[in-house]
Amino acid sequence: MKKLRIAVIPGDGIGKEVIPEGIQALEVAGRKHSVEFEWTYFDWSCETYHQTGRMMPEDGIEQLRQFDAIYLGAVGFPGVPDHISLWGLLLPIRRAFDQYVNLRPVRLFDGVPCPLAGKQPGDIDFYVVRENVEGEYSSIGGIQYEGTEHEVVCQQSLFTRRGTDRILKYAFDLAQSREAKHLSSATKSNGIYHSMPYWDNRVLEMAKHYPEVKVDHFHIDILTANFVRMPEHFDVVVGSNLFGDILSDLGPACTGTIAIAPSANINPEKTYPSMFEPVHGSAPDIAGQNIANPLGTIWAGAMMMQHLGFPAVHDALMQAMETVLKEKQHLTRDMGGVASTQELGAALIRHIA
Ligand code: GGG
Repeated sequence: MKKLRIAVIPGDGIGKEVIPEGIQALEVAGRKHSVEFEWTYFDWSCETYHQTGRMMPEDGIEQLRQFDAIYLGAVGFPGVPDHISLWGLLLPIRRAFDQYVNLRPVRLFDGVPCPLAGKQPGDIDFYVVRENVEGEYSSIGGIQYEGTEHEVVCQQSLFTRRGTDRILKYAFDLAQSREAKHLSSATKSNGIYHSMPYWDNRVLEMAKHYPEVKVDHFHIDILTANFVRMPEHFDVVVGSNLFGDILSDLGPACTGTIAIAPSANINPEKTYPSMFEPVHGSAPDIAGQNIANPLGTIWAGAMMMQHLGFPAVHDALMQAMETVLKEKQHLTRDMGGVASTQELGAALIRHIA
């Protein structure tokens, strides 16, 4: 029996409701494949911020360092400005542990009503690879003459050669490993003068090492339109921190619900713990009602197992997810059903083989 030590941060809003479903599913799938878990809970959240003035303690990163992985629910709640909650918890973890890859699969499942006419399962099946520690997510800048008519705000993006090349290499490796061997790059090089043409040039350089991979370049505006018009075109889509974030909400929305989508914040070198979370946020409008869809969190748990070297646990969870969706008996409201969070979680567990 292998024992994994996982740090659990349920966080805010529906994070507290979906994380228990993920943990139960992992427990059941793990037991069937000789994996045991030791869960250590951290109640870091906007509530903590109200009590202590911090989203996590000063030594929070040190506390997390010893774990095999981090399992996160959601961050942010009304009453704490979003940039304070994100920069107080989620972003420092991504940066401290050099989780420079944010891998976000997008897939249409049998059983989930698709808002795009005529699309079948199999038509939408791609990855968004998002740069996760630099780019537009930067605290470089400032405000001057605040509160006066001369108020001026400056915000800088940061693109390093190392940071750009390593995310492109990850995306090209992923594309190379897939049947379609097709990579699409998202930029806005006609409007953003320095960083985006730079990104385009680094893609062209990297492509020289991957002659089998077909590459196309899109401006982000037409790319979003094409996600809706022809999602079957895409295989691996790579983009900067901001563009990747936007695309990985839009992609799952095209598959019927963003609540199903997982997000793996990966340190590929495994020098530090990686972090797994659903793409969705804390959803204050439905928090506390037991109606949130737990599948994004469960799928994130499956990705955690793949990353930690337990593909059988990953496959067991994914098969259970496919079956429970196909059955259509226990869908939550976002997928057109009436099941509660706990009912869907329990139904999925019954299908874990
Ligand atoms: N599931 C984590 C969460 O709360 N995500 C919401 C969000 O806005 N995240 C920002 C990001 O992924 O950069």
